[in-house]
Amino acid sequence: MENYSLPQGSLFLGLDCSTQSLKATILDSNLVIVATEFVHFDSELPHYKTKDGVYRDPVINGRIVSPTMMWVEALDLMLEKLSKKVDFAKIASISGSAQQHGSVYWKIGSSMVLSSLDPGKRLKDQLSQSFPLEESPIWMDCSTTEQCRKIEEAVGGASELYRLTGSRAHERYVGPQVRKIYETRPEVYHNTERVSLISSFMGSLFIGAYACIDETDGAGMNLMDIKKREWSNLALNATAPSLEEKLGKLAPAFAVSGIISPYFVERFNFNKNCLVIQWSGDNPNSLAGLALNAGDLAISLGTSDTVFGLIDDPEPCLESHVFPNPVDTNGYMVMLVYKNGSLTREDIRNCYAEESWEVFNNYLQQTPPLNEGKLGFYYKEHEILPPLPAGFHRYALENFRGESMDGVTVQEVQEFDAPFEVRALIEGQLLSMRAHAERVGMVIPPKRLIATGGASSNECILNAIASVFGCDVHTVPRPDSASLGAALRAAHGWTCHETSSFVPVRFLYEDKLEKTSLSSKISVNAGNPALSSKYAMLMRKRLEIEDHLVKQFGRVST
Ligand code: ADP
Ligand code: XUL
Repeated sequence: MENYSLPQGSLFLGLDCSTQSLKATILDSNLVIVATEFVHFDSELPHYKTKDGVYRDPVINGRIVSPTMMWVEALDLMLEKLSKKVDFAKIASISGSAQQHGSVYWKIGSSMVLSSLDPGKRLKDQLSQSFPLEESPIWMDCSTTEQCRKIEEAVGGASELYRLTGSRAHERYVGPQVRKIYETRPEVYHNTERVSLISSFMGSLFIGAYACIDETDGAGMNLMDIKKREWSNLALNATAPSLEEKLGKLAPAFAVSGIISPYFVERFNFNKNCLVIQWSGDNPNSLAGLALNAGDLAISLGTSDTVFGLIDDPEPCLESHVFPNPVDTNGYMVMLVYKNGSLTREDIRNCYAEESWEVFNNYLQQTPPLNEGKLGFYYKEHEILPPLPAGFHRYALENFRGESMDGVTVQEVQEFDAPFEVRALIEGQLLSMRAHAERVGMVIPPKRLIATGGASSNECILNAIASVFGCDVHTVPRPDSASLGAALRAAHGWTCHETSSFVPVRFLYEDKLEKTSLSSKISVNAGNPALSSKYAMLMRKRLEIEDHLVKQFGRVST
């Protein structure tokens, strides 16, 4: 293995523009965290009046958006806060992460504004007129079912679109979102000179020009040929006219996006040679930050829950999403996505556990594993996996002792006692993850299972993961692995640039992983194998009920 050391004294900044907050992690040249920072959208930017960082349209069913300017102002605030902790002149490179699939529409003429920002003013005072659509559709939106259907039809069906782009049509993906804008707001479409992902949008602010979309996050659009890593004419034509010119070029996630714009040099004293590395999606950045290897599995418990791993040659499967590996020139990441993650856990906590994680955890500890056969499906929002509309469904398995399913009957029920509601929620979420991970070919138990995201700080939830998956659960020092991964990718892109070649990311840490902030540790030991087999039995029963629910309530679409 070659040893690549980063220059002593240099720093690497990673940002993560997620659903509820903007987070930052700064790594030093030994890949150790030296600073972190946080801007919470609802509470620190209350004038946008978001709830959980988003607006849920009360009129248009499934329309969920966020104000584009909120992200701009969050960056102003983040840099003001960080400048008190860190000398920006030492930052050699910056990269970033953003919630995937959200899109930003730049008005004709905005590139001029972007390239001539006045360092005497905040970004928010200069960009407010740049967006013909002031509210960006985000990953939670599910208002484009009709467009999904038309796009799939135009390319020859859902399986064909999956084969071509790595996913079937999904409401939250940018292709269907753009098609909807073209159909319903043609004036906005024609007044748009660039469509950015949130990741490339944030990168654009830093370079003072339109940044390319990176190939990994670009795969979350239903527009890119996943094998060739270039825009697919078939998919573009199925979406909207003259779209390619509005999307600009694609670039690998480790490429240099540009040099930092003079605005940041003059206003915040960044080094004028500071590189900006392509921004990418939050899940790909987490994959980087967790130093995932083949055979490992990550469970991210953020606003969304995701399960992901690395794969050489993905099998076509309509349930999963495939993206190019963000830190390699070959291979893919495969992922499952749940919309009902933390916000649904909060909802159940608020309804049944006195709005307290402590009470929630007490309930988890009081109730037995397998929950006496009490199963729940909790969809506060329309779910992605399985594709089901909002609603709660509860079942009691009568005569279930965990030994066999002989003689067990399934009874639909209205409600459980509060402690059982809490366990039914957590076990249900984890059983679904295990079942679908197995269905798409991920190996369970994995070599290493790493939990991340806000809820991974909850040890009772980690215990439940260990029991359901039958393996140890690892965590990294901080649950915000997306901004950590972005900081690592900043260092990675910097190294590739410096050596004028592609350097495998592991060369940055392989000989010293334990000493870096990327090293994960076992937080909870494996549950007992007999219990994990009982969960396997429960999982199969739950999957049967789930398939039945999907047949009964139909696919609103994924
Ligand atoms: P995102 O990056 O998608 O904005 P985060 O990964 O920051 O989300 O996770 C935020 C979520 O973490 C919150 O919505 C909250 O429900 C959850 N969370 C924080 N602490 C706990 C806890 N102790 N137990 C369970 N969930 C928690
Ligand atoms: C991934 C997805 C979410 C968002 C928000 O496909 O929709 O995980 O990236 O975190």
